Amino acid sequence: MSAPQLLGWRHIYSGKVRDLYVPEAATDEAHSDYLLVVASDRISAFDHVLEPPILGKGALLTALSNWWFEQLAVPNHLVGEDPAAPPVPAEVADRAMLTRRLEMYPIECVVRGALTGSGYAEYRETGAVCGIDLPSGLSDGDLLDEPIYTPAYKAPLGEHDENITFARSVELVGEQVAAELRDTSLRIFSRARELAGARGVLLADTKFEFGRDPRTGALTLADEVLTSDSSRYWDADVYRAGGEDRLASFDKQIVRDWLSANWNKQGEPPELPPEIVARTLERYAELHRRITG
Ligand code: Q0Z
Repeated sequence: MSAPQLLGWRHIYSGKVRDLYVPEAATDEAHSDYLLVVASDRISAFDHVLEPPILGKGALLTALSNWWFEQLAVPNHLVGEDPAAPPVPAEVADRAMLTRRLEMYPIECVVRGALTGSGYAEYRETGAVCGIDLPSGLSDGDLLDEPIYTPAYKAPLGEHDENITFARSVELVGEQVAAELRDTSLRIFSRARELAGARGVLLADTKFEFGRDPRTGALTLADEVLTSDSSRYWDADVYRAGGEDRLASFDKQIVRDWLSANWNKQGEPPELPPEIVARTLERYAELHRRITG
């Protein structure tokens, strides 16, 4: 599809909005020390990839992720100075992450500071999220007194991730790693929420992915971190005003609203008009500007 050919790299996988490459010299993913994660300018909504791309989105999200990696005092998968690493092609340099391949854990480490989305749906049905009992009477979008760790099992390609209890995560990765994933995730989230909050952005929830660095044995933060594709950001002023739009996604709401008004969600979505594309890019830029100051 739209994953570009990159000199020295072989394309192995594309998600909705990102493309994954291994060095051409590697026989397969499992034998490569490095992976190149490229954030495209594609945008998705309602489970569809839309046209046209939002030129500049990939660079803004990559910059945001890189900025967060720098703030967080946690080992991460980014490759710094390393003469052995293959070069990053210039045409994707501003939206590519050169990473070390980790042994990934099959758990999405979700932390919620607010109750919404799949967490709210589960709460409505059971009064709990991932085995954590919550007070009765909570509404969609309510802030939680303390952030909660609500892991999900990474489903095979094409299937939706499945919320699991902490006890189930222990069965999957062992007691010690499960506790390490939980404690590290909660610590990073609290730090990030404080930082974002000071800049007028409410971090509602986020998802981390971790692996083990085979060279160091250290638990290592992977993937993208605290981007709006892996997190829910709300405008703190809008949230506090309490209107219908208080839970509006900081960046994608313009697209969602336009699609809702111009598409019955059957078949292929219509092409986004230039005005919607421009306003959406401006929201991505504003999120980046506000958070990184
Ligand atoms: C991340 C993904 C996609 C980009 C594999 N450092 C790492 N070590 C091992 N595995 C990964 C990473 Cl980043 C890894 N993904 C998710 C999918 C584009 C990232 F299409 N997959």
